[in-house]
Amino acid sequence: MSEAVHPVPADFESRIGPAELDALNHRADTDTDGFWLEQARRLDWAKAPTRAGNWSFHEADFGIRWFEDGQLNLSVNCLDRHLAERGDKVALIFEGDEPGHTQRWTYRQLYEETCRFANLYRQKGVKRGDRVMIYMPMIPEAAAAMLACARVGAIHSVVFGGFSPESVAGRIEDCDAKLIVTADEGCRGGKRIPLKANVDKAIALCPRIDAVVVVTRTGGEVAMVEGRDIRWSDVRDTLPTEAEPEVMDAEDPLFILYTSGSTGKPKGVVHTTGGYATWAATTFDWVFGATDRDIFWCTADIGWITGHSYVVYGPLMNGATSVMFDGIPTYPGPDRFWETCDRLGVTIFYTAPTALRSLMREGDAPVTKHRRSSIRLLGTVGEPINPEAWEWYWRVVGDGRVPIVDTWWQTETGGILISPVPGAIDMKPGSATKPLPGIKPLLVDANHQVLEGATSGNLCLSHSWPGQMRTVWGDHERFFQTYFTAYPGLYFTGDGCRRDEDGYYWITGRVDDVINVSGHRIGTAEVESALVAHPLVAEAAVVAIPHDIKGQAIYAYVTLNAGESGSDELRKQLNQEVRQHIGALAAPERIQFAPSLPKTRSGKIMRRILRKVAEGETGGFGDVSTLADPSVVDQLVAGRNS
Ligand code: 6R9
Repeated sequence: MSEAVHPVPADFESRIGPAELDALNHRADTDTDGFWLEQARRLDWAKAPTRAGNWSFHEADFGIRWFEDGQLNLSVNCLDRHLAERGDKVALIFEGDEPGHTQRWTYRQLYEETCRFANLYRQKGVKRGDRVMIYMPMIPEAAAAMLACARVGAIHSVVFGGFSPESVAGRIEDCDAKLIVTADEGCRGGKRIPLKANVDKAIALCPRIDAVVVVTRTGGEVAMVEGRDIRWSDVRDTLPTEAEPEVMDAEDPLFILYTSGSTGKPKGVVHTTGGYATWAATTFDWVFGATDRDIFWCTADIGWITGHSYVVYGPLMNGATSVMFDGIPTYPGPDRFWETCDRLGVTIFYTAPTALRSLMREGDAPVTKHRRSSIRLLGTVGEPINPEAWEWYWRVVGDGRVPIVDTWWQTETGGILISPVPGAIDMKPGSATKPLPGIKPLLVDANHQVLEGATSGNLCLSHSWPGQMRTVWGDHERFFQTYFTAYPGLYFTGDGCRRDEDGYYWITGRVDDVINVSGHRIGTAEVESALVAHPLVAEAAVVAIPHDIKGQAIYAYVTLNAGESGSDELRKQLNQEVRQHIGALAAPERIQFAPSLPKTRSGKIMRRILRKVAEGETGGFGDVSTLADPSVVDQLVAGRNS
């Protein structure tokens, strides 16, 4: 790994320099509660909290609560509080799939649209604590639909538009949603996505939805079910533009977001109101430091946590202008990002390493033909960034003049935990640098030993922070089991990590059975059960292989029922099976038919061997003596190459 050090460019303007960062860290360590309560005061509270954290990671008294005697409404914090001074300021810039298909929504417009949605929810009987599902493109109405949930105290669950009807149905069922907000169709890279038709299919599988609100995005023809489906354009103008905000307790759930784990079905990660809001607002300010002159563009979809925290909540709580992009990096051409940055005057740009790697292969010209002079800060998120991509981002996109923030965090963490505070810390390409104030990472080995100094280990956190997830929806026991039993008393992230002699953290990737494909988390167990759903499949095991652009890709081993044989046609069907059960994002890169899988005598699949074979290794498999049938390995190697 490159160990180059890039000092912060001298002319970078920031409110937090090295001395201010030291002071924040000192405060967090010496007056922890005072420090956190001070961060909470960034928000407008109906009743200000007097308590900071009240948590334990230990089984006997396990629980996580923050600011628990406080009361607030998050939509008020994103909208109402800005109306007096920033009512006419642009809150959201919608940039559609076609360049220049742009809309600017002021804080007042977003406020009114949010109130309209809130009134519709109330008309439809949505009450405090009810679940609303949002399955939408990246349009401002999606943000309004989320904020309206916060306004009436409903819990939103946003599902990424790339998930299949079956996945949508599974999530509806798990969280028992009452109402869905969707759009007629999505439109990405010139291709239509049948969102409403997918919702219809999902409801057919799981008929418990009372109402479907359909926002017009493309104007495409969609079927409407009488008495259930409501066209937003039919009701919008009849709805009042004021709606009383519900006063929520800090620990009332704000949203559920499903994420893949190493076992079983996706988990509904639950975030609550006061702590999540504090953390999204605080980290947005520390890491991006947007001022009124900034135009902030985070390219993530609102279907992921990054879209929640840094397209919608973080920027809006801070009164910033946030870009909502409903396209892809390569449409209509590989210069889309930079052309759009110039046209919209983007000052802070935040994207995923996979996008950078896909653009890097197109060479520098698509970047350098645009000026990019408005950009003053660049960021990445979602997966480790290889130093080569970092250097390209720095040298070509940033012209070597703007800092890069490599931000490490997770759906579970609500907001950024390890990242440079730009202006305050030197950068090393490929390292997320150091924890933010108040964040306490530890590296631990397999024997539960906490490791000191320069070392590698599994990344844990010893202290809670306000944005930490509170539970798995409907399964608190699974929450505890998943995150707090591997290393008792610690939160285990699932990531491996190296810490260097300067105390910088280098995340090396997942150490559990989660695959990070283009920054999206895919659970091996989910893909395996989708493959096994095919009638000819006896067994399946999937592993990650390195991929130049996606970071990791999925390699699947499939064992067929006795007497069956593999074919390209069957590969196509299996691919289809995964798309149907999960979505295209989980489709395997390669499927190898294997007569059997390498198992221990107790029946455990040895994934270590599967990974090596998938990567093309033909030997050096280590100790295979525990395998029930060691000859399986040779068959796998032969099958890899056939
Ligand atoms: C925000 C988000 C979380 C997993 C996480 C880790 C990987 C995210 C990273 C990174 C290295 C970074 N990850 N950011 N790895 N450097 N800057 O991505 O949430 O979808 O839940 O994924 O992504 O492996 O554990 P989520």
